[in-house]
Amino acid sequence: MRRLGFAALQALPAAVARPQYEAQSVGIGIVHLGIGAFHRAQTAVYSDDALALERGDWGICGVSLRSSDVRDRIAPQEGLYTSVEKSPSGERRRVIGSVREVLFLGDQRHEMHSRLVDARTRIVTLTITEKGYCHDPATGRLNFSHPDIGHDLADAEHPISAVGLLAAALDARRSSHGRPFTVLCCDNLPHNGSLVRGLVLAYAERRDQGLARWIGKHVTFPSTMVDRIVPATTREDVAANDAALGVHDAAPVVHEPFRQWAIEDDFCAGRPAWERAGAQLVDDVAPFEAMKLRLLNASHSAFAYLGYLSGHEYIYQVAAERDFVAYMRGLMRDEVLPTLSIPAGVDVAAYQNALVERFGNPALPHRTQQIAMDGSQKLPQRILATVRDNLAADRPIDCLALAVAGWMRYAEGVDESGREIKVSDPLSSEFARVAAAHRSDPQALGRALLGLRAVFGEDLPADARFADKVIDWLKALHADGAARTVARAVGAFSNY
Ligand code: CS2
Repeated sequence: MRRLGFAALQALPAAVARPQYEAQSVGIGIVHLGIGAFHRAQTAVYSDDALALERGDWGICGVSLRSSDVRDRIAPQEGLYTSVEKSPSGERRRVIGSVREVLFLGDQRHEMHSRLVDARTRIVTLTITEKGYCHDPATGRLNFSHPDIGHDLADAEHPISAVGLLAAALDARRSSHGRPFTVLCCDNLPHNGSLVRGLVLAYAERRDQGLARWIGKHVTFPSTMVDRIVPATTREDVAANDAALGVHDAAPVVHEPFRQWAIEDDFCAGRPAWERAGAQLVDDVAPFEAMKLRLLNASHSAFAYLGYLSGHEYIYQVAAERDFVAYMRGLMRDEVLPTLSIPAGVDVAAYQNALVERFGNPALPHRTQQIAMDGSQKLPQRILATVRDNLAADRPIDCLALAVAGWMRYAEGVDESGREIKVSDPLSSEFARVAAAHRSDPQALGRALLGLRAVFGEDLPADARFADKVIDWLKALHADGAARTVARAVGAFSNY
C-alpha cells in the first residue's frame, strides 16, 4: 500500500481533511520534546489550525527522548499523520501538517541540539509525562538523586533529561546569538510553567550561576492547561485508518472531539496565532488547571484503579456503572468543587456533566491501565492537593481517600482474582517490596505506602483524618472488593 506523504494527499478521499496551507514551505519555529500521541492529537492540531489561519514559520520539530518508534513511523511520511476524532456519532479523519520534522535523541543528538540552538526556534513545548521532569512530586523540587540528573551534571554536553537538554540549549544560545526561547510545559502538572522554571534554574545553578541568571532574566515559562482524551493507538486503529485513507499511515492518533488549551500569554519571542484556533490566552491559568486536574484527572485516576479492580478494561465501561458515576459525581460535588475558584463564565455544572459523558464515550477505548500508569507521579496534583485543602478547611475527604486506597490496592500488583497486575510506575519496585512484606495486612501495607514521602510528603501520613480513612478503605477493598466498596461509598450519600 502506498505510504502517506505529500504526494499522496491529493489521492485521499474527499472526506479526509488535509492541511489548508503549504505545509512543506513552513519553517520550523517550535521544538517539541516528547512527541507522543497526546501532543500530536492536541497541541499539534491547534498549530495546524493556526497555520491555516495565519501563515508563519511555526512548524514543529518533534523530538523523542526515549524511543525511535515515533520517528521511524513519521519521518518516512514527511511528518504527516492522521488525526482520528471518534465519538458515538462517527469518525472524522484529518491529515495534520504542522509537524515538519521528527528526531530521536538516541541517534540524532546533533540534529536535535542544532534545532534547539537555531535562532529560528522560538518556543520549546513539552509533553514528557509527569515523571519526565525528574522532580519530587510532593515538593515540586528537582530530584538531584535522579540518575538522569546525575548523568547530565556529570556530562553536560550530552544530557538525556529534558531539564538538561533545555539548559544545554539555552547555554549554547546565550554564548552564540543570545536569543532565548519560551519554554511551554504541556503536561498535567500544577503551575507547570513556574514548576519547570524552578527545575531548569535549579539545574542551571549547579552548572553555572551565570547561565541561571541569564535564563532567569530572558527565558519565559508560561503555564498552560491542556485537555483532550487520547488513548494509545492500536493496530486496529492503524488498519482502519489505512482502509479509510487508501494509503498507509504508520502513526495515526485517535481522540475525542473535545479539546481545550488555556495558555498564559508570556512569550519572549512570539508565538503562533493559537487563539485563532480556539486556544484561550489568559492572564492566569491556575483556575483552569485546578479545575481540570481536580475534576477530570482525579476522577480519571479513581476510575482507573477502582474500575480496573472491578474488572473493567476500559473507562467507558466504568462510566456505564451507575454506582461509579454516582461516586464520581459525589467526589466532584462534595470534595473537589469546594476547593476551586471557577473561572468567570464557566458553567461548572455543565463541565461536570460533560466529563461524565466524555468518560462514557464507547467509541474511544481508553484503557484503565493506561491511566493507572505512574500513579506516584499523578496523585499529588490530582488528589492529594485537594485532600490538603479539604483537611485545612475541615471538609470531607471520603471519596478522595477511597481513590487513594484504590491506588494502593492496585499498586500491590495482584488483582481481585489473584492475577498479576503489571504496575507501571517509577516506584513499582518499592511497591512490590512493600506488598511482599505486608501482603495480607492492609493496615501495615497502607502505613508503608503512606510512608512514601515523595508521594505523600510529611503532613498527610501524620494526619489521622486522612491516614485512617485511607486504611479503612483499603481494608474494605481487601474484604469486599472494589465494586462493592464503591457501592457502599455511594450508599452513604444522602441524595443517592
Ligand atoms: C489521563 C490523562 O492518562 C492519564 O493520566 O488521566 O492523560 C487524561 O486523558 C488527559 O489529561 C485528558 O486531558
